[in-house]
Amino acid sequence: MKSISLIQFLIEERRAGHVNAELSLLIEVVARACKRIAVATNKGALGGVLGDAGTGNIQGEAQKKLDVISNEILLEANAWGGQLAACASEEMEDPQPIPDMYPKGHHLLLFDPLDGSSNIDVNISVGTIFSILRCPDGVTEPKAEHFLQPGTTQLAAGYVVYGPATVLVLTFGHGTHEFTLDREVGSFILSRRDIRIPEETAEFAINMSNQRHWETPMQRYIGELLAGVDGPRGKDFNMRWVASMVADVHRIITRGGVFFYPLDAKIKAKGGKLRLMYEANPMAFIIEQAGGAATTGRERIMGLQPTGLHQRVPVFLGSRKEVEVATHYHVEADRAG
Ligand code: AFP
Repeated sequence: MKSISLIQFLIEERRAGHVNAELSLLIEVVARACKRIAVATNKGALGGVLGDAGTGNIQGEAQKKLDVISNEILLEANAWGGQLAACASEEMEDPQPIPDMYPKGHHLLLFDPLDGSSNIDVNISVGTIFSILRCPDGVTEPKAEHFLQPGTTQLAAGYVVYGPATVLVLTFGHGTHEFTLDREVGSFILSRRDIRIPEETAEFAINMSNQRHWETPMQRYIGELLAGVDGPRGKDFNMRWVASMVADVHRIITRGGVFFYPLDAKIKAKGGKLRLMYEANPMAFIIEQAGGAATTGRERIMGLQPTGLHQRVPVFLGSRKEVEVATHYHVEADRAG
């Protein structure tokens, strides 16, 4: 079978009118930066990159050295290309403007440079998540408010999982596609076109240690899954939890399943655990484009009007029918008061 590189794929998609030249170049630049992050993560202890950076990010979370390195790689790669008006990252409180010496483009890039970074030191998969928006017309110096666009307006979204293989999963609204990094050649090669997530599943991912803090409908839903063949669902469910969202989502993209980070009493004041703009929205776009569903447990994630760059939301995503059941339980409980 003739292999198709990411660059070739993007040229074909440009010819089909699915993506414009500036956006396709931006995707290539992000993919190139992720190859450098893959090299850094692959070196592990030998690269001196493991461990804490000794700093905290804007959310008060301890930063790993690789969080800081990955953030710098993405910022540096994207500063000079001329496709961006500004960048925003999990690791920075405010958006980063494009330096005056470089031309500015029409896009806004948001990213979580290294999701699941608490897993780095134990050699478990981590990943980069990104979302691309259009910079509003007439805005030359984008501020945080210009990034606050609903997920439905995303032009493209993707993630790269740094696992046994480095894999890029990408959408720009015409299906979800997977590319695997050929390390010898240094190119991402198309490995799955138009991925479809099975509508039904018997596998779920959730941090069960939070069970006693969940809301009642979540307790009910997971309780029914755990009851298995003897319970109301009438079948046994299996559980998987990597604690790297990218790896958990990649499993769902590959063989179906559902992922939950619901509201719980500990994180209620913050609105949830995962970040809307650079975790939930891009993953929701990727999942929906593969035929799955993504909600907060109450409403569609991509329909939310963002209120802050680092806003957090509950996340339910994956196989459509299972997301619908869990969401229905929450909506029904809210109605019953
Ligand atoms: P880190 O990047 O700090 O490791 O957080 C990862 C993450 O945002 C997401 O990838 C996981 O699903 C989730 O947090 C796990 O969080 P808990 O271990 O607190 O449940």
